[in-house]
Amino acid sequence: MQKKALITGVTGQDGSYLAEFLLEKGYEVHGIKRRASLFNTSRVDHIYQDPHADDRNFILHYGDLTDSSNLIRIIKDIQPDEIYNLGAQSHVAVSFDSPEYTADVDAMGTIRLLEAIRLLGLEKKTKFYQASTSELYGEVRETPQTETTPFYPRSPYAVAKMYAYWICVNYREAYGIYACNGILFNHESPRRGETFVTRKITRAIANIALGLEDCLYLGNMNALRDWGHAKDYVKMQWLMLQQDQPDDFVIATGVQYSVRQFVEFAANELGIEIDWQGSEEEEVGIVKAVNSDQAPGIEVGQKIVAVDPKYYRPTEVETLLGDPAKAKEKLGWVPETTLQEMVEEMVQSDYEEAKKASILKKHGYEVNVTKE
Ligand code: NDP
Ligand code: GDR
Repeated sequence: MQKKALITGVTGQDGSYLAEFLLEKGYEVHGIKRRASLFNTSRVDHIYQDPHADDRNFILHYGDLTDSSNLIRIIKDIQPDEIYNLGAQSHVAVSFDSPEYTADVDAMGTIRLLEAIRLLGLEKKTKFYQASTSELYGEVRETPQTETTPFYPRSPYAVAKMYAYWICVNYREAYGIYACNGILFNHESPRRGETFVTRKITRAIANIALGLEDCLYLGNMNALRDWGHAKDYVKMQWLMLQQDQPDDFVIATGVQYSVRQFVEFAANELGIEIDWQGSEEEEVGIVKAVNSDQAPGIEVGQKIVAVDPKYYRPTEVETLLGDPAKAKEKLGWVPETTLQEMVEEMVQSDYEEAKKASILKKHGYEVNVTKE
């Protein structure tokens, strides 16, 4: 029997990789997309199938995690074997601006799905994956962080995700639902949203290299993160649902870098070397050396990075480093992509986009590259 999966957040970074992965595994994949005034399916357009075709394996449904009746109807119609709850207001900084909405989607959205499983009597049929996060550790109590490290969330996002984490555990214990938390550390890719720090950096460096932007403005460059590749991480989401017993797992690389180092790696990819000057809010990155074939838009001595305190968060998560030993042992987890390989892939992808924008600009078209 062909398995059916339902993915919330299918139009996001992870949702798109997971949909590809499950289609390759032979699943019928259903995804929930939000209604938007513009098309918001660019990450899954390459796997889109004509809704008029009979033998579709990839089917999108309009829906929203804030709408119980809609979720119940979709789950009732599909009767999925697996639900992957990846949908979320996933931006930590934005959660300080929209805390109530973040709680509604990230915390209440999770209980709405679990309740739908109960109401429809699918407790024994439908397995549930919850996209939990290293943000739960917040102000870390232990390094590296494992499945037993105490949580100390530091943002409305993390607090909402903490509710989701525990309701998942509770419904597993109370109703026997096969529900798993993947405590995933930061994972990135060329499909990463443009306002998360890694993509903001790779995109800006590519644009600056070609003279489309002057300077990259960042917040806390001392923040330390354990960055992996999204494509590697979605396999683990699936594997968690293929075990005999439901359980919670940390997925991380076990290696940590600072935001500042990430900037250096991305810049080096295009032959740019940076000299850091000043400290804290005054810190700037000045070009020390440059390969002008790759980065014709840059000159030695140019300021290409600066701190803008507006990107500081009211409460920051300074350091995250995961210990994936349990996933290694029980799921056979081995991160396949190194940080260097991932940076290269992201920079090259953004560089290709910047080249296209640069041609447009040369021919007199408006190019809008600045994003928060
Ligand atoms: P993205 O922000 O790229 O994707 C989020 C998805 O959720 C998008 O498809 C978005 O739709 C959808 N969404 C947002 N609000 C709603 C809503 N109200 N109803 C239905 N869908 C909604 O996130 P990622 O792919 O990076 O992350 C996937 C999940 O994993 C998230 O839950 C995130 O919090 C969590 N996570 C991510 C980590 C990471 O490093 N990437 C690490 C740990 C956890 P739209 O496209 O319309 O905006
Ligand atoms: P994070 O990712 O908050 O860890 O959440 P993000 O890339 O937004 O920030 C990482 C660190 O970089 C610092 N930073 C900046 N961040 C952004 N976005 N923009 C900036 O200009 C900037 N300058 C410095 C941040 O302060 C932070 O310390 C991500 C999301 O995917 C969550 O959904 C997920 O749960 C966690 O990763 C694990």
